[in-house]
Amino acid sequence: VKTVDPASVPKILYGHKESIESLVDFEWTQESRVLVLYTGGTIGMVRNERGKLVPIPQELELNIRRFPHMHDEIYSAKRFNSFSNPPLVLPDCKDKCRVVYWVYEYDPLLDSSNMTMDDWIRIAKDIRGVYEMFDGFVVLHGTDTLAYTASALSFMLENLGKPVVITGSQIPIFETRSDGRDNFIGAVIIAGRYTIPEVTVFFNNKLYRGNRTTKVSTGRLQAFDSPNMSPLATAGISIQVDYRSVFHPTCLKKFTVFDSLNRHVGILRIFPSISAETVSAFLQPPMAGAVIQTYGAGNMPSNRTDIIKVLEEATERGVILVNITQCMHGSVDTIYETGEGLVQAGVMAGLDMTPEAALTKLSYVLAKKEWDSDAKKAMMTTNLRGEMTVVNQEDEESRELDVISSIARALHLSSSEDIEHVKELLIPTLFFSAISNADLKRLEEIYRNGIEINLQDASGWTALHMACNEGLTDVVTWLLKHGASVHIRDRLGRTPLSVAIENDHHKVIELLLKTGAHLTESTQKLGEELVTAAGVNNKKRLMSYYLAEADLSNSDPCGRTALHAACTVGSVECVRFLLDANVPTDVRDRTD
Ligand code: ASN
Repeated sequence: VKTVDPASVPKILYGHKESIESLVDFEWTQESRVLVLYTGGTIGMVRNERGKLVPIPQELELNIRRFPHMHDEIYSAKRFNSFSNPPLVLPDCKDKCRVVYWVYEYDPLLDSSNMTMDDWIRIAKDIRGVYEMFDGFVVLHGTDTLAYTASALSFMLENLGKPVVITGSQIPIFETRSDGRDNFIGAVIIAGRYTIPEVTVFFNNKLYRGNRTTKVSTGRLQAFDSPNMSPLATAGISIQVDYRSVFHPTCLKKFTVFDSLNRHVGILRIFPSISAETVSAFLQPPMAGAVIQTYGAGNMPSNRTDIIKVLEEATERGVILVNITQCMHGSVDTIYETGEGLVQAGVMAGLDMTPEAALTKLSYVLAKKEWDSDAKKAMMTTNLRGEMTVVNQEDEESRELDVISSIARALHLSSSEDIEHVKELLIPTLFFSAISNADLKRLEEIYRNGIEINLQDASGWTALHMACNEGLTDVVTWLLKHGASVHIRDRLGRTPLSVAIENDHHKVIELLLKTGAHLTESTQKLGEELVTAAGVNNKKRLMSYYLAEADLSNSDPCGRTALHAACTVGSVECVRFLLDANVPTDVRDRTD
């Protein structure tokens, strides 16, 4: 396992260094791990002497530890008896895998109204520092600016492969009627157990795409809504996820954090009789980009040539202007004459983006040094993270699969519900069979009809596990480009990468690594596996681990490394390979 660079790790855990080491050294097959980044907000507030709500440090976690719904003390004490500070564990919730979580409390805790872009950057960097050590992340946040943070993080966390769920509450967790407990538990379950690798917001039993949310109520428990997109999941008796709507990257790239933002951005809401001077003053340097909130479907008074002129002057100076609607629901369109002036002035159509998404996207896009002005403008009208609805003709035409049509005809099925039912039963079988037959054409057809790409069979295997097991390079590439997660573990804790290593499919290992896969075994387990491989002269396996970026100097419980084992059996090939990989030659085993 790659060693964790202490400088990049926020002081997340109680025993700090010790806890970080225990995370890397521990064999995590039974549990998933979630880091809760607690930034502040009402969820952890109490009333001060003047009766005003303020965040209170170090109380939230103590409170959680006392709640049997939120922490299983007995399980934690037993399973983590070697830890000086046992983590929190969610009680058993039907499926066998427990969710273990740690709360990393920010100092100072903030009312989210006090948060700035620096706080978004801090959260993003903290996630980057420990990304490989956890299966998912929860951000506890005040509700006031939560939609801004969610939108900003969705852009900054590039090629995200793990869930980042943001939540908070309207009533403090310390109060009897708090909504914080359900929001918190739901967010931790989703971050730990569901393959939704997006920045999302979980609030009042609904999971929304982060960059589609907006705060809609000061007092209701339903504080958020996602006016232009249905929730990604709804928590009722069970959690129903609409996997087809989950956004995924379409390229093979690793997770990275883009941690600079352009602060010279703003939002200007047009109103009847707004003066050209106001607009002009707003757009003066150093303003680099602005969101213009217009009426209805993106309309501006057509007789206000003075304002159009000011806007045009700004775009000519290089300011990027984006048009979004003042309406809660709907999109900017080009159906009215009153929208034409803006287009002529070079204002980009922001379609159905929320103000929060449009502003943070501008700030992100403008900070990209590698994009020139045209590229930046193009990005503003491109759907980067599912923040806008760009109608794609191909998506619209989902053709019925021929086999489904034949079955429907043979069984005389006429109602669309019956056909849907047959589809639900058959499509997974067709999907897995197309995988093992490496039938890419079929896969494409099935995909168009809607398939849960990360579907797991009884052993917890996904299509990606299967393709990695068989070494089907083309299928692996196809799956990775269509949203297959490299992080899902089967019932034995094996990821697609572990399966590819077990079968020494080197090309597949390279593809997985390129897409952000990483080893999840403890350092000791890896040591054992390396020693075993070298001990039987298995250079191919050592190569697999090398490609998977394993530290080839890891040792087994006796302190023996692969080099010890290769020397013992006289494997010249393995010794040469290990020396070429620069493993240290002076490691001593426990017998010295
Ligand atoms: N003012 C609080 C905040 O945003 C509101 C809340 O969390 N409900 O931090």
